[in-house]
Amino acid sequence: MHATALAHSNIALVKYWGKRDRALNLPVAGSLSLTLGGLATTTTVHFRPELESDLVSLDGRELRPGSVAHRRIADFLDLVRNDAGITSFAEVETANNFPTAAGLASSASGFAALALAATHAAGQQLTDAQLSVLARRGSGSAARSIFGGFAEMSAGTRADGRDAHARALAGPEHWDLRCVVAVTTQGEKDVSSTEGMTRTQETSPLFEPWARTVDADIAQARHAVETRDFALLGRVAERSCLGMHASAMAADPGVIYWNPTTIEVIHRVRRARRDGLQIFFTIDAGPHVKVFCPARELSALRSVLSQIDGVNDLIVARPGQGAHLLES
Ligand code: 2P0
Repeated sequence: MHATALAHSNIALVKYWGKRDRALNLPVAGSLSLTLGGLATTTTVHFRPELESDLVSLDGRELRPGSVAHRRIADFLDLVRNDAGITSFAEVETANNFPTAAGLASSASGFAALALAATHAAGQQLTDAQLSVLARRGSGSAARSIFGGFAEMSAGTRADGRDAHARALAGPEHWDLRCVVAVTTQGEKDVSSTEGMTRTQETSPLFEPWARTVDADIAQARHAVETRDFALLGRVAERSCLGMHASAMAADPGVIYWNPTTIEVIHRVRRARRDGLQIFFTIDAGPHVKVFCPARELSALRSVLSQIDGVNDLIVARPGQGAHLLES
């Protein structure tokens, strides 16, 4: 009744923002991502009949039962228990090798690893599509971290969400890219992505126009991945990111994830590109900037980013593997 799984974070190149069903966590539109090797969550789940509640530790710290973070994991375990027909509570140990809740998508790797570890610990063997559906219930972006390399998430059309899952587009070996995370601040963000996207959807006049652009962006990004067209992928990724953030900023009150360094990095990336470097940026629900380049440009990119005041750290990731079991 126990299993350990590892999953990597992912970064959306065509963004997910907005839900068509909050209870089932169904997205308004699809998205397209790259799974990031190196940014990993490792999770062990052990169902134990003697426990009287779920025991969860995150990075060595016990989560308080009743806290938001504990509830989110216990609710997710309820889904697994219901499906598997078991009633035992579980001991869950989860650890990230990167800062939690700082815009580095720990919920993506976290719920992907939890979905795989918990279902195996409960004696179930799900297909990747079924795991992706389950991971989505924890966090929309987690549905993509089941897969390695480039993944495409479908919004689906069914009310029960069974067709709202990701699929693999191209494995990690398909394209030797690097993603450098320019960490622009320490600490946790003040508006979670769930809250930010809900407020955007409910109050921003720019939300629907942006959401209508997603399908065409996915088609172009998919083509760019298939043909390894770096310039095209960069154009789509930057406009998807800026459109998503513009819609969030136009919410009431506006949702602003950027700090001054975030904007400085955007300008430096564009300047370096005009000077001939093959790079583009994207930004999630946080202040860090993720900058992509072909592997051969990595040292030039590092030198551009390390010269920017306010960039505290650089984390380099390469295309990563999908979620997998370490032990069961
Ligand atoms: C994404 N982001 O596609 C988008 C783009 C950030 C910007 O953080 O509410 O944390 O748990 O389903 O998966 C996605 O939000 O939101 C996200 P929930 P999630 O990666």
